[in-house]
Amino acid sequence: MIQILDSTLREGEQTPGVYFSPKTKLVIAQFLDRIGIDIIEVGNPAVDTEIALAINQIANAGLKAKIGAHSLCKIDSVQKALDCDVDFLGIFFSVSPQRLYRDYNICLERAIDKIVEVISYARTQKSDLLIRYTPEDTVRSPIENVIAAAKAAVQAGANIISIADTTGYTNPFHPQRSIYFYVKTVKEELGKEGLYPQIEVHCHNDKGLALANVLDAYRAGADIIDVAVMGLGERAGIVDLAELLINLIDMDEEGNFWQLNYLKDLYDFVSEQSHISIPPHQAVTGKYAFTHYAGVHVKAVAKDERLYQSLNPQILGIKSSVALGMQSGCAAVELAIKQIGREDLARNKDLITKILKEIKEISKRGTPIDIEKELPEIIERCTIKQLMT
Ligand code: HCA
Ligand code: CU
Repeated sequence: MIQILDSTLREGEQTPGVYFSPKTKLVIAQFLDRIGIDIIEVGNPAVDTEIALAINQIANAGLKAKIGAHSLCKIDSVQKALDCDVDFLGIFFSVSPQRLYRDYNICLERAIDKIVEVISYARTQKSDLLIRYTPEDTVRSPIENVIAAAKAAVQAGANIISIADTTGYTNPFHPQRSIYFYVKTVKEELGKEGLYPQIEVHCHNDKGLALANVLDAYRAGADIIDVAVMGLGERAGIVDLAELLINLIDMDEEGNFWQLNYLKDLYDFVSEQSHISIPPHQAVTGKYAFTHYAGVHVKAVAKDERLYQSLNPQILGIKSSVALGMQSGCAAVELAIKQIGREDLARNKDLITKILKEIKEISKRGTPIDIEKELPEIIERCTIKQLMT
């Protein structure tokens, strides 16, 4: 069964301007745990002592999820992570020629020695630690380099190899660049040596393809998928947690144990704490993700919601709704009237026509009409007009 690693607290905090206090981090981790997330990556303790403190607190908060830290491929950084009492440790070191020769100034063999040295150290310190090795920028690295580094990492004690699309480069339809190719080839080549690490994927959204790419990796047999609440992360961020879970359920992944009814509160909390608003038309978690507007749509969903909905909002613990404005028809007015408890007016055709006319006029101001607040006033004005004619 697929596992989910949430990196809102690590990758998500790499969104410019975002800061989560240790207390906020704990609340987010508790939400993620309730939803049924398998691994929570909390941060890199070498960045700041406050981050180390937050990791330690969450690691000792009695959550079901495995709690992880991120670390550079250096003994002292790994030690800092181990000091936080984590179950999971992610070590990253690229083996792409561009990084090796233009940044680190070392050859592949020397890089592999370093990876082996650091992973072996972590393994000797804690025998039941889950160790992930990420050849950062994996999909812009020659597959031979990735295989060589991954083999050595697993032999040194890594349990998980993560295929990272660090720059949002990959595309499911590109023959040599797809994450499908990387996941399949790494699995096969390591399997030939009797090595069976779990394969994780981490996809950035630079070209809007992060979700498509992780689903491509899922098809190739990936075991763990990285996400963040609201898709937060460096630049365009990574895969959105809610969007991934909905798609996995759609594909019959045995995910009925995910408690999706906590998503709304989690997203509201993260949006508030990050000072980043959720676009209203955002899939799954946007305010209008289940709001029907155009006359034809509302008329149809009044009979059966599924006519214009492929997703059942009930699994998220929410209800669909209607919006009123220029695009509305009489059916929307009738529904909205019932919604505010004025069923008594729903059969008054003449009044409904007047209300609709007024709604269309108001909609020209270009901001949404608040049904609860504005509709009673509109009804009152139209009732008076009706009495006067
Ligand atoms: C980073 C880059 C990273 C690492 C992922 C990993 C990426 O911010 O350090 O260690 O698995 O996208 O490659 O997030
Ligand atoms: Cu990343």
